[in-house]
Amino acid sequence: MFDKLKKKLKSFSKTVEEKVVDKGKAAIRGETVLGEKELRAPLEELEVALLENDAALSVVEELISQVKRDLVGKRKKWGVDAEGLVKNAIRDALLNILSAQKLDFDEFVSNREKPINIAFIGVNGTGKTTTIAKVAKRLLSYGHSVVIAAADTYRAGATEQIEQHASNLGIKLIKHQYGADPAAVVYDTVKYAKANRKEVVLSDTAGRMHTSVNLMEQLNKIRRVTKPDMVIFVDEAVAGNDAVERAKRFDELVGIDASILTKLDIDENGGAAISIAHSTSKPILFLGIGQGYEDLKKFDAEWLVDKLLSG
Ligand SMILES: Nc1nc2c(ncn2[C@@H]2O[C@H](COP(=O)(O)OP(=O)(O)O)[C@@H](O)[C@H]2O)c(=O)[nH]1
Ligand SMILES: [Mg+2]
Repeated sequence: MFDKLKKKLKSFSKTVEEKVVDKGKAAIRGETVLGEKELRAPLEELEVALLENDAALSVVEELISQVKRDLVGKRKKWGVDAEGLVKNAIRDALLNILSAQKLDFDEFVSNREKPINIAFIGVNGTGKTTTIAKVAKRLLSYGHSVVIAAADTYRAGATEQIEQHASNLGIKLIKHQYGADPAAVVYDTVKYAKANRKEVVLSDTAGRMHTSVNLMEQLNKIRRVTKPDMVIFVDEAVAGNDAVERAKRFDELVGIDASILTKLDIDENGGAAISIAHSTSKPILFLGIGQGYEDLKKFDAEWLVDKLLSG
């Protein structure tokens, strides 16, 4: 979506420039004022382009109305580049959308009563297990102690996968046998954390489609029985607008407190981050930018917006 946005931005700016020049011909002083009339057509075009590129409707509407508020009535000196003006308006609008929800994960972990129980949920293959390893590594580097719950008892080989990460990182892992009740695994892990003064419990859960009632019910059981301090929804940037729908569904059915978006190294379509943040009204904590343990970047709205708008 955002490559197209960049192109659209250029032509939008050009149209605004032309409108302003037309109007400017009649102006006596060396500046003119942008009016709603001049902006109507180019803004509509921009809106259509965003929607055609799968940006969530609510995000587009907010973006457009804010850009309009910003630009209408703005004095524009002749010769000041309209592209810069428009770019700034869009930049501010995006930052506004993203900074409405903010949560500092490190502070949350430092301040919260221990042990902290954190569950990771989402569909299959989005990077939950890998992300848990990355978050665990980060927590260790900040001096926290961690224990992992192998609560994906559904997929064959899932326990071995997370066990390998735990062993690489030197972290204790609690597991039950294949097919066991995931809520029981998390429950036991929290118990272990209390008894052994571990600060943070990270629970790996089975991937599931948001349409699978039974599996969603399992997540609800984890919530009811173990009362997580934080439920983190993990999805991949490549999923685009699908990720937005899934985030909403997981939020409705289970409840999410925050999101992590992975695979930004593969598809730099960070637009999904903006849409997810806006449509769930929940903060984005981290971005996954590779398969290594270090490839976890604290979410930074300015960094993302600059990336989206550069080029
Ligand atoms: N390039 C890239 N690959 C990732 C990232 N996060 C996870 N993966 C890969 O995505 C695949 C699925 O990850 P996994 O953690 O097993 O997903 P899960 O099913 O949600 O637990 C694995 O091959 C991971 O190495 C990321 O940020 N960037
Ligand atoms: Mg997994």
